[in-house]
Amino acid sequence: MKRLLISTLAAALLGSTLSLGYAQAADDIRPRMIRFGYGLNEDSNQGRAAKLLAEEVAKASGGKLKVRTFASASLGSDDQMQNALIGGAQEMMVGSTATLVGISKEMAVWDTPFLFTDPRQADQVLDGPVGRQVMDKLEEKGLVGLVYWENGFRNVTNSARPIEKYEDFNGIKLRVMPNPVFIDTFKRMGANAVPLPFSELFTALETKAVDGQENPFNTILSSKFYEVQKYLSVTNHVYSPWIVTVSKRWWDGLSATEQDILMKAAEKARDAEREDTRREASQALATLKGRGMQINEVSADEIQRMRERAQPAIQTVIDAVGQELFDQVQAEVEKASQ
Ligand code: KDG
Repeated sequence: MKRLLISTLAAALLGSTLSLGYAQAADDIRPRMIRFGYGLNEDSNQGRAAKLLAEEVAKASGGKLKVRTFASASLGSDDQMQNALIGGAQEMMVGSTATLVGISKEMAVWDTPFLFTDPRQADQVLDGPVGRQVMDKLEEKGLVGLVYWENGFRNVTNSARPIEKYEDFNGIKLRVMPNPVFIDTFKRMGANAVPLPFSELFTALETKAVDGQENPFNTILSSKFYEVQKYLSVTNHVYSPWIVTVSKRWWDGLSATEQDILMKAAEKARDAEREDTRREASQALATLKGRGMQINEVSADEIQRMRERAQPAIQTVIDAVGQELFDQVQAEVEKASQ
């Protein structure tokens, strides 16, 4: 009993010390309004994590740092927000690494088809040295990467037919992210790959401007794609990270205390978002079936045929990021598989 009392008191003292730490640095924290933009709606996994980040920042700064979140691409599409951060017109965002390749080509390494086979493997590589190395390349472009969050393994929906083998992509107008590897990959599958920003996707599906798209289960659910898509084919063809980025010119003007508060909040939101996303994804298939989608799991043999078909797209990745970085990532993936 005595030991429990001592450990409880120690934890309370540590906790108060931490808050005291920020409290002591209170002069180091200026009142600021921080605009944080993202593309999904506020009741998505992305929106819940953004809200948590804002709450953590307010708590740690005694309310002086106010993160105002803007959902549903209300501050613009990923690339528009990325440019707003670089110009200093916006402070923070979370978006896809795949939409960053026009600014930092090294981000294309995460577009490699079938790179990861398991979320925890992705965590280990993205949060490890090579993930940080790729993220640090953003600084020379005017962005600071804080953490990776989980968008998830991507699967295909469309309104025409189940995709059971890559030949079934033939003639499908498939929306892809504006990214050369995604365009190349799905062209090789036989689809008519149509690059569009995420903010235009639902309308494009609804008006049949495109027949299909590919995204994680969570996004298919939260963006209500089941309302305009009949078929969901489970391919897990690539793992998509999100990345929380900050305007470098704004970040460089923050005190060390303010930077530490933002980084710690981003990390806490990362860990919670990954858990939330995986929990929601595990239940999503049943939910989507209940919403009327016809779901098929592509067989292992046909997945292998897709991998072989997509193989040349890997050269597009290597051309973008260089053989050395590509090999480094492959080595880290191998290590994370053991
Ligand atoms: O902010 C939302 C987008 O960055 C993200 O969901 C990208 O997966 C994506 C898509 O399909 O555009």
